[in-house]
Amino acid sequence: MKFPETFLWGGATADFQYEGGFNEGGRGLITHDFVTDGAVDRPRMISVQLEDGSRAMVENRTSLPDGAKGKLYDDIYYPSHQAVDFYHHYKEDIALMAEMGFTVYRFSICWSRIYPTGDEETPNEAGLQFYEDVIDECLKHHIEPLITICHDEIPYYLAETYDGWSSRHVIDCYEKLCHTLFSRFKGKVKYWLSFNELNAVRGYAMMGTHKADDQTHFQAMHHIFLASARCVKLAHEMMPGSMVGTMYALSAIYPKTCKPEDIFAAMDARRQSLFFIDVMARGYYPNYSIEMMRKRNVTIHKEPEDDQWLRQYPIDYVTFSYYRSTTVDAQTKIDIMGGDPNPYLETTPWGWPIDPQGLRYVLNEIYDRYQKPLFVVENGLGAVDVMEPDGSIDDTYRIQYLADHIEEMKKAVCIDHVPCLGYTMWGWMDLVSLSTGEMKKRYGFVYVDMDDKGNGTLKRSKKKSFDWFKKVIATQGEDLSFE
Ligand code: BGP
Repeated sequence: MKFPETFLWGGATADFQYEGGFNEGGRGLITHDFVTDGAVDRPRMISVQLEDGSRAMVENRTSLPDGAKGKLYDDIYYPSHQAVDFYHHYKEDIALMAEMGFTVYRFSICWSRIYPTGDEETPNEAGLQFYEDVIDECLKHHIEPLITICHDEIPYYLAETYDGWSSRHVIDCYEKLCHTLFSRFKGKVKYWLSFNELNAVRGYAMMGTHKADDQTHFQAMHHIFLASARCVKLAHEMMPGSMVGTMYALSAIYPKTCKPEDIFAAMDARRQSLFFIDVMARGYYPNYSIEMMRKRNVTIHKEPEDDQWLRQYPIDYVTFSYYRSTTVDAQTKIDIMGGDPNPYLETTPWGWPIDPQGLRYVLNEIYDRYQKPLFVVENGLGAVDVMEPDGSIDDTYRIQYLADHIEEMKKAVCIDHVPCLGYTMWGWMDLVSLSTGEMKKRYGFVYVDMDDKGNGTLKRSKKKSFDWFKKVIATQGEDLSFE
């Protein structure tokens, strides 16, 4: 079994985890610049200044105290500022992608590199030029760029001035960003993603809202849905043939037992996640969302034309991250870290259940539901890698994880005939973890010499998985073998 010749292979990154250069090239601050490092048992925090001028640390994804605003302090380490410095290494990094045979590279635009406050009339040329250089470098190597327009962040100014996505004004700012990107990159970029993991984002760092309660969250999300619709319209008008999707976090969800209550609980938990795709792919709020909002005491304020926008401009394709599955019963409180453990599955060192077959399950589930092309834009294993004295890094466990998942994706494509456009492995080069802010949770085919506090030479070194993935691409996924 072999993937179709058109199937794209590559890797994925996000600007605030990979790019760095946070105060270079005219870049403005983004909300993620205020997020500290953390660990699996120590949450990442946002550093803020309270109304009385004092300093406080607030847990990421929760509400900020009234009057608090993001503030940087010299004695705190913020992983996004340097990340692993793609900003100064992009040529070297893209050459490594090319060496592996990548045919696609998924990366995100840092909004405040293009519009430093988000509210200017004219874009920052240095920011546009940086991404144009990245795109041109990709194209030179026959690598298709796949661009996430907004990956879990917003310019600081928009967060502080308008409370981020709480405000409809931010829809206009986002549309302006899209217009600028499409004018500059049309003819060079076909695949776009309007947003990242919309079913997993929440709060100040990710949405620019000072509060993280349900009312604020879902109202802001409504504005994001509208912004995505505007993005689709604009892309189709300005770049005929282009495709706009959105990205969602899609762990498989299984009922813990065959007890009817557990089956229903699993369906219900799934809908909490699929709600976001339902609105954006089908073009309307689903029937069950009425009860979902009522239970949360949420009222979404809409303008008369909003529903028409959603109906008219749904996304063209559905993309998702797949790392794990989770199980639920009627009592489970499912959150960003998942639900209950599954006794049939091993877990990663960070406690995520490893479930390759779940990827085949999700590919089928999502295609059945939406009948739109799919793209697996994140999948990978976060692990501690050890460099031997001779400089080699044996990450056979990562090869195993990827081989098992690609095998299941192959079954979905070749046996189940699910149209899947491609696969971008997450963190193809080591970068900062989103959930913990650590560096030691490594995903890459390429090792980066940097520790959890940003110390190191940033030197890039190939791991064992590098050559393995090169072979996978060269054989269009036919040969997944390894020793
Ligand atoms: C997704 C995000 C990525 C990424 C990945 C791995 O949620 O879209 O930005 O980081 O998960 O997660 P982590 O870095 O927490 O291991």
